[in-house]
Amino acid sequence: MHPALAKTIADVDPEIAELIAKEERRQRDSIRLIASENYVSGAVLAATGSILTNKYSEGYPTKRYYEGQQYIDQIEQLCIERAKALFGADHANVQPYSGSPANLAVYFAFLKPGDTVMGLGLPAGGHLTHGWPVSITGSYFKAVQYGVRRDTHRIDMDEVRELALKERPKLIWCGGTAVPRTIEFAAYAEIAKEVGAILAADIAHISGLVAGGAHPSPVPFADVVSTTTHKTLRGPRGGMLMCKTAHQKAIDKAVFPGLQGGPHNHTTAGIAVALKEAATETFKQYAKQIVANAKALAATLVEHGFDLITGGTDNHLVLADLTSKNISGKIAAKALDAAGIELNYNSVPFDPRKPFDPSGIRLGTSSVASRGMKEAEMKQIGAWMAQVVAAPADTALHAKISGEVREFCAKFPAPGILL
Ligand code: DSN
Repeated sequence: MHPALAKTIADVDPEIAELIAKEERRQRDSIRLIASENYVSGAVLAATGSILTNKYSEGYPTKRYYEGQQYIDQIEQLCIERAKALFGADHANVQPYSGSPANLAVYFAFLKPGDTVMGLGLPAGGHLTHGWPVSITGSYFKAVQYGVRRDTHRIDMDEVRELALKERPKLIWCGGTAVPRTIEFAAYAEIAKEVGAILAADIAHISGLVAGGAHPSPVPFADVVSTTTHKTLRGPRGGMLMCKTAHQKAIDKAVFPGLQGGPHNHTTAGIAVALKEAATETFKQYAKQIVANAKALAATLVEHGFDLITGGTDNHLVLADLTSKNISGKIAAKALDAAGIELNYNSVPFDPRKPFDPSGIRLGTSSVASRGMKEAEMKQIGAWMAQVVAAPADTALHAKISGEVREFCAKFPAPGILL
């Protein structure tokens, strides 16, 4: 944080200031492999922490319910135009508070309670909001879930088609939170067309890769594209919906007044800055490096005897099944955290264990790529991971590696962290 701002917080609230400083040091000194996190730039951080948080702006640019929108309108319009240009979309709504509200708006735009929705099941790598039973989307709608093949752990598009023909969903989701392989948007679009469904592509995890040309784009194929803005896209925490012109009215109405009140203008400005950064050649290189790092980390883990779901990755994400290492995902994740390597425990397809103590761990390389780490560094990280997973109770080893990790991280300053 900028020292002047840190001092301002410390003067008013030393307790919170101290906790922010500790978290900043933690983020600086550890290797972040959480697939859904990243480090925003100083510019994104500054926009997000700006006075724009003071303003209410229900409505859309030039059609607001409060006065004083001279600059807010320009900020939101710039953000919309940048999103449209970057992704080649007809329309963009940049107001969703995050990914789940964005997805809920898609339901509100196109479905009535009880209508059928089809999405990838959570244990197979989908998202709660794609119709999983504990989510509102699985209880207010009739949800049918497709999975992955038992032999390859990949989505079988013939099975998706069969299920769609049988269930005739009104809405089909593609994308998810633990899908390490390229999403076949064209094949989904054909199926959706055949059954008369709306196709929604949730690219929350991969939107930075799509923007940087490191993953195919869903925009030519999907009716609606939903994304968070803080994962590979490297913006502040927020959400966006993009759609074809024919759906613009329905989507905008569903977000406001359907679901939300005033947009978070400080977030909108942060998203606008992130979209400008994502339109650069440097970001294209960054997106490619994320994927190169994930492939390198996957290869290293395989060399160290890890079983990877689908055997590897096409994107930023690696999912490992630790069953053959005789350790649960949760125990491994906690030991790795103690060693300064931060990731999350995760279910794997057909997991016999419960989601709160599953068989796998999920890793992503967007944050380490943001720090300028490359393939050679992934080899070192993979080696540390293997040591920790082989000795989950060896606290002395974890402390030693955590010290090495701190020194290693010091060579790769994280964007936005000035300490
Ligand atoms: N929590 C996000 C993730 O980690 O993938 C999904 O919402």
